[in-house]
Amino acid sequence: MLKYAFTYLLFPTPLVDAGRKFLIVDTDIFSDVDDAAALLLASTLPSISLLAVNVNYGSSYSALAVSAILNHYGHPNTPISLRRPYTNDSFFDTWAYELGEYASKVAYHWSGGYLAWFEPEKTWEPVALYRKTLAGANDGSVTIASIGFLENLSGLLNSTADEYSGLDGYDLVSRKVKELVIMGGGYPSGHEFNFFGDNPVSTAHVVNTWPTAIPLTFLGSEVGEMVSTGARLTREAPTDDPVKAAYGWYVGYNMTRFSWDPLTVAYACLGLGDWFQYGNTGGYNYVFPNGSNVWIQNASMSNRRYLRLKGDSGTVAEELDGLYLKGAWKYQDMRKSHAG
Ligand SMILES: *[C@@H]1O[C@H](CO)[C@@H](O)[C@H](O)[C@H]1NC(C)=O
Ligand SMILES: *[C@@H]1O[C@H](CO)[C@@H](O)[C@H](O)[C@H]1NC(C)=O
Ligand SMILES: *[C@@H]1O[C@H](CO)[C@@H](O)[C@H](O)[C@H]1NC(C)=O
Ligand SMILES: *[C@@H]1O[C@H](CO)[C@@H](O)[C@H](O)[C@H]1NC(C)=O
Ligand SMILES: *[C@@H]1O[C@H](CO)[C@@H](O)[C@H](O)[C@H]1NC(C)=O
Ligand SMILES: CC(=O)N[C@H]1CO[C@H](CO)[C@@H](O)[C@@H]1O
Repeated sequence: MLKYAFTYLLFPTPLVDAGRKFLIVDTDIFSDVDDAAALLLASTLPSISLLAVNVNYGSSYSALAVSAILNHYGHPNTPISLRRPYTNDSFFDTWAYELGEYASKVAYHWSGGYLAWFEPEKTWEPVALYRKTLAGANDGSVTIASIGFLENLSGLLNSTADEYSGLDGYDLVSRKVKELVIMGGGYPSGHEFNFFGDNPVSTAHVVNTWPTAIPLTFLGSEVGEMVSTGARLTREAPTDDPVKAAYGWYVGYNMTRFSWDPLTVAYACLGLGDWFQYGNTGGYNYVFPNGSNVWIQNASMSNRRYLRLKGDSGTVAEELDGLYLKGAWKYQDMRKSHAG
């Protein structure tokens, strides 16, 4: 009992709570900083159980940075996977020569949590972590937020029975997943990096063959680009906050970045709220082998949707910045009171 009381104080995650949302994040954290803010939200929004984080970009620093960020916000035991094969690559901005590397620095200066410094080999293989996590969850309970490439989700769909579950990938997803939320594509049609930039065949596989009974929601590039955030975090977050530092290194003090990934995780965690509405009635997303996508009208499909902003974009940005700060200060205060 004492152990549980202590755990609860430090990490307010009740072991059982029917009102909670169970979340898996699949991130390409590396070349853009908005994944870091998305992980801040996934770690700090109330009523979220972060079950696992899958990294779909193959850099050891990507996984180590996830571990550092999760650990800072009170999730030292959340399992992390890393795409194989991986290297020690770090980001270098060869298009604007302005954006700065942050993953390796966050990984080193905030090292700890599930992965100790330079233990990328302790990460899970992504499909194995998906299968173990889903197998252990209640039926219809897991929301997946995909904020990068889709290779691992494709691997999950293709997977067969193993030590974790007798179900194949499609049946395991159909049984356990509540909704898949994907940052990618453009709506009603587009050609967007998360869909074409890695392996567009895997993107097409996931989007075009996702089990028809399981809701699938998209946030397109055009929505993320309407909402710029992060400046307040660089000004007002606690001095030792890793995501504040990440934004500082990537865009600079008091500068903003588009909010594709944090908006996607916010919808996955909080639903439509005052910020979003669905842009379509019926139909489904179709991805071509080159990664371009188009929305196809079809009155008999009703659980495929793409998001539009409902609120004014400036207000959404202000409120999203407010959520980052609330999360950053919540854990700062908690650590202080625990130390005191
Ligand atoms: C990656 O970096 C670590 C830590 O510096 C080092 O131990 C390891 O040998 C490097 N691996 C490769 C493939 O360069
Ligand atoms: C899964 O299978 C599909 C269809 O056979 C294939 O296109 C895709 O590349 C496979 N995914 C992975 C990750 O191997
Ligand atoms: C931050 O940027 C805003 C808008 O660009 C500017 O008005 C404000 O003075 C800046 N604040 C600081 C502290 O630099
Ligand atoms: C991708 O393929 C589709 C279908 O063939 C085509 O309409 C579209 O123009 C292509 N996109 C790009 C960027 O080449
Ligand atoms: C619409 O969707 C239904 C159910 O998936 C399918 O049977 C039908 O062929 C689709 N129609 C068109 C025009 O795509
Ligand atoms: C088992 C499996 O299919 N794993 C795949 C997960 O995704 C990575 C890429 O992110 C692939 O390399 C693996 O083959």
